[in-house]
Amino acid sequence: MSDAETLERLRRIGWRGAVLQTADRRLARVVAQHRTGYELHDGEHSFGAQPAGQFLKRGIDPALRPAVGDFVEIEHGQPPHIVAVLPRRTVLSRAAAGERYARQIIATNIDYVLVLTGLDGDYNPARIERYLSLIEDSGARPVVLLSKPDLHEDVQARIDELRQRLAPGTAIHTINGKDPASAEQLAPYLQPGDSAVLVGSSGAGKSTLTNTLLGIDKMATSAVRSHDSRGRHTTTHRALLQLPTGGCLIDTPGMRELKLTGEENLDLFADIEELAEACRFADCGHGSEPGCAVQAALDSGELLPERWRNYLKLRDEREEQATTLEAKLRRQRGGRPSERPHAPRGRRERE
Ligand SMILES: Nc1nc2c(ncn2[C@@H]2O[C@H](COP(=O)(O)OP(=O)(O)OP(=O)(O)O)[C@@H](O)[C@H]2O)c(=O)[nH]1
Ligand SMILES: [Mg+2]
Ligand SMILES: [Zn+2]
Repeated sequence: MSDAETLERLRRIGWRGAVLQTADRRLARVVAQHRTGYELHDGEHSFGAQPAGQFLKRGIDPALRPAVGDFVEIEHGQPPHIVAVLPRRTVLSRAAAGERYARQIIATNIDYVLVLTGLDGDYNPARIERYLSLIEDSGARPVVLLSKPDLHEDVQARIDELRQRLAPGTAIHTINGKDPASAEQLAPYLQPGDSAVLVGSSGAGKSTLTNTLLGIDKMATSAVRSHDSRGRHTTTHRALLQLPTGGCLIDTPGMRELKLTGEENLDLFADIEELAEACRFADCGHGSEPGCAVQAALDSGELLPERWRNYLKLRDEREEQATTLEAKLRRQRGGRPSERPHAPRGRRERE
């Protein structure tokens, strides 16, 4: 196969670099991960593969193991083995649920994160802000999608509300996941070489939209509970799919919990942090202190109370997670003092 043909083939799985393979090592992309191994695609065929021994060592950071979206080098064999994970262009992760601090990768090498929220009972601007905070550090661009416009009376009011609440320039689309004409709005994000990941609550309509974009009902979907619009966790594995538009899309299971990793900058709330600096007292608690710029902004309606509350919540969670992460890193270093390699950047500089 000529280099041009190889490149053409790899482009179908979202590869953007130059050709990078030798006779005994091939390049492929992780399209799914199962308990029994990985499913890869090389642009032409899909096949199973096992991780090489280095990935199975105990104590290795799980974030270093192959994840859905990764480009990997494989060595021929029965079965083939993943011997290397190529440097990731972007990484979307969250803190894993549970007591111990661990980061869980949602997807890698993605250009866009499509945050899907139903306009039914699923609608929740604070949750959208939480997603956007996680995406800020990923390197990928967020795109806010509001699904099920047929199930809400005043769609425009919600769009206006979000536009007021989110940073100017944030892409927001209303989309009916069952309607191919509506799904076409996403074409700019799904061109050849593009990769996008769909995230959102169970039942938001991720797999429905995926099927519409695919043109076939590949992913299973199921109806939400009528009293609270909650889904039934129908999708249980992340899956990377090649779309007719030439782009790649990763469908994901609905997430129950979206914990911050502690590394977020919360740039989304930079205006609030700026406000807080204008308070008369450097240690203003933003309660009833005189000269509090936050209170003034709340009183004038310039700052939405819910947005302020969500900022405080995310900020405290970020700090708490950063402390846990630092303690973990200190343990790993055997108790030596920290250089805070992972400490959040934004706030620390001002402290
Ligand atoms: N009315 C309406 N229903 C929709 C729309 N999009 C999806 N649905 C319905 O919402 C329900 C849930 O859709 P799924 O695609 O299974 O949701 P999901 O986000 O993949 O859920 P999980 O796999 O559990 O995470 C299904 O009954 C869909 O038919 C829409 O735009 N309008
Ligand atoms: Mg699904
Ligand atoms: Zn104040």
